[in-house]
This record gives sequence, structure tokens and C-alpha cells, in this order.
Amino acid sequence: MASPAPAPPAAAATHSPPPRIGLAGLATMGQNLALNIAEKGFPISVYNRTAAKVDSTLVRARDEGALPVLGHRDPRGFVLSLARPRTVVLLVQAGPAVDATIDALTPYLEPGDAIVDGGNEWYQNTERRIEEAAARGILYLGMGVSGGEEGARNGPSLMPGGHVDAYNNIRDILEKAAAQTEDGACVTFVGPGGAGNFVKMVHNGIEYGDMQLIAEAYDVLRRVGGLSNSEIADVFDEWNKGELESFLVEITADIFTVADPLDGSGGALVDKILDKTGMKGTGKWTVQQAAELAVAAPTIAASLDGRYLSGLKDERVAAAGVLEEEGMPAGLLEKINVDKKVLVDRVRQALYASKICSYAQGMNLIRAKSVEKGWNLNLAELARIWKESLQGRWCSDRMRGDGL
Ligand code: 2AM
Repeated sequence: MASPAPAPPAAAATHSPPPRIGLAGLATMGQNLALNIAEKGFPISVYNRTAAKVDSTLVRARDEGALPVLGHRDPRGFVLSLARPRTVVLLVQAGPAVDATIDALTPYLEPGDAIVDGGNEWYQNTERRIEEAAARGILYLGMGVSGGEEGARNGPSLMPGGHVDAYNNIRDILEKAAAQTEDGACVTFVGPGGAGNFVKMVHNGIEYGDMQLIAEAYDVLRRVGGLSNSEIADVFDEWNKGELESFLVEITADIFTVADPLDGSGGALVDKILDKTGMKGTGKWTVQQAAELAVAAPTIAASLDGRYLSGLKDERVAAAGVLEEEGMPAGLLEKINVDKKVLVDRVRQALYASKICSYAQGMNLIRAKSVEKGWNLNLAELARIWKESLQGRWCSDRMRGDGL
């Protein structure tokens, strides 16, 4: 195996003028967002607690087109490398790591500088940090970043909330880095306080719903309709040409065409995947918030329940045995006689209607929170900046890389 290319010098001090923006936290999302910003023509300083990730970022910056990325291994040099007013974007794990990173950087920040947390943070943590930063004259944004690693590199949907001046300082950078659609860049100032994080949380909850709906549509086609994998692939392919067009539907079609490389008889890989999933938490927060605000969000709640139930694999296998013994064998539904064509069309319509309901539930939740907090959120703007992330190209990457 070839040894990795040596890292370029840590701080290529040749870039001038100094960067206006820095990014701390160079795991996958941070690295990709930093490279994206640099590629759009904005020099950027980068820092990570563990220096190896600074080196790997610099190697990528060099390999992906000599991008203007300046590496730093200590927080002081990192902060002081920035032109004032400084903006430091954090992409570290939500929770205590954000506080630790803020503690490491703030001694060197000055009044008027800004911190932008790009993680999937609980909105109340952002509201606490806005107050703590304000006591030092520092501006603060909590910014949802949607699109997983590919979105971060090539155009995420950005949901910044908090101090509007912090947004205005880097608005031009965010507008260039964000996904571009015919309706403009996928970024807007969401609102004050933790509004950006809250909106990102609901966005993820809506995606939980989307995935559950697609899974249930598949289940009906398979169990009730008795469709084969290749027939289901064709159905999703066809659906992707109509009002259901989205990346999730597109990749669902692809999933059914992949053969199991370990199965000599050419069986489909999808039938070998364990039906058991985990989650990272934003769906649970969404449902908790819906309950707190007395907003019905049945699709999102059902998707969360679906994940909990999927985790109970052993119990489900045991229960199937009990049902079998009681005269309800697996595959009972497959014995129902249905007209496949009619079924496929009804499932398509049901999927579309359910999806609309799910989005409405999410929007309703955001509206209720906006009223409670006095955030005055613009729902149409949110729908606009979600265009690429919820419907577009980056969905699959978010399933892999983001807070789902
Ligand atoms: P690391 O590379 O030094 O572990 C995702 O885990 C990112 O969050 C990484 O960049 C990681 O830095 C960073 N991170 C996690 N915990 C942290 C902490 N307590 N302080 C600073 N950075 C942290």
C-alpha cells in the first residue's frame, strides 16, 4: 500500500488577506465544510484538538485543488490567525465537546467576534451559550447543517439561528457554500435564540417520517402485492418520475437491484439486511417537543416507534413463533388476491398523501414553537432552503452521516 502523502506545512502563511473565518472540529463534516468554503474562494483557518486531523485536512486541501486552507495545532494561533470580526465555526460533537471547545477558544476571542456551532445541538444548549457568549461581547449562532458529508463538501442546507449580526458577518460565505437551487441558496437567517437548531431537529424528524413511509410502502408492495425485488425496483423508479421524485425514492429503487456478492445464486442483498436500526436522537427530540407543545405529529412519532420496534428483533422473532402456533403463520397477507397494478397506484397515492401530512406535522410543530418563543419564523423560507436537502441529492448522505 502506498504511504500517505506528507502533510503540507501547517500554516501556509502566504495567504493574504487573513481568513475571516475559521473552523474547529475536523471530523468528516468539519473537513468537508472547510474544504467547501475554501473552494468558494474564502481562505479558512482550521483547527482540531487532535493534530492528525489537521494534517489530513491539509492533504485534502492540497489534493483537491490547492485550496486556501491554513492549518493550526493550537487554539491561540488558530483564533489569532483570523481577521476581525472573527468567525469561528465549530463542528464537534453536540453537548460537552462544544462547551470544551468554546472554553479552549474564547480566551482569545474579542468582543464582536462570533462563534457558530454547526452541530446537531439541542436548542436550549444554544440558548444558554448565546447568553454566556453575550456576557463577553461575543456573538453566537446555532446553525443546522444538513446534507451529510457530501452536502457539507458540495452544498449543504444551512439553518443558522441566534445573533443576526453573526449571520450578516458571514452571509456572503454561507450563501456561496450552501446548495444552490433555482430559488436561491439553501440558507436563510432562521430566527433568534435556538431557532436554527430547533428547525434542523424538526427537519430530521420529517426525514425519519419519509424513511418510515417508504419502508411501509415497500412492505405493502412486497407482502400484500407479492411483488418481486425487481418489480419493486421498477415501481420506485417509475414513482421517481412523478410527484414523489426525491433522492430517497431514487436510491430505494437502486437498493432492490443490488445482488448479494456472497450469494452464488444471485439473491438480492436487501433480503439479507437485518431489519434492525438505531438512531442518533433528533427524531426522539422532535416527538418529545411535539408532545410538550400539544402538536399531533403521528407520522414522525410512528417512525420513531418503528425504529424502537425494529430494535426488538429477538422479541419479534419469538412473537412470530407464538402467532404461528396460534394459527397465524407468517405470509398470511401474501395469500390475499390483489390486482398488482391497482395496488401499486394506491400505494403511490397513499405515500404521497402521507408525505404531505408528515411535512405538515413538522411545519405545525415549528409554528407552535415559533409562537411559544416569539421567534416569528418564516415557514415558506424554511421550505425553500430544504428543497435540496429533503428532496434533493443529499438525502442518502445524511442518512449515513448526519444526525439520523
Ligand atoms: P478529536 O479529533 O480531537 O477527537 C468529532 O468527534 C469531532 O469532535 C472531532 O473533531 C473531535 O476531536 C471533536 N471533539 C470531541 N470531543 C471533543 C472535546 N472534548 N474537545 C474538543 N474537541 C472534541
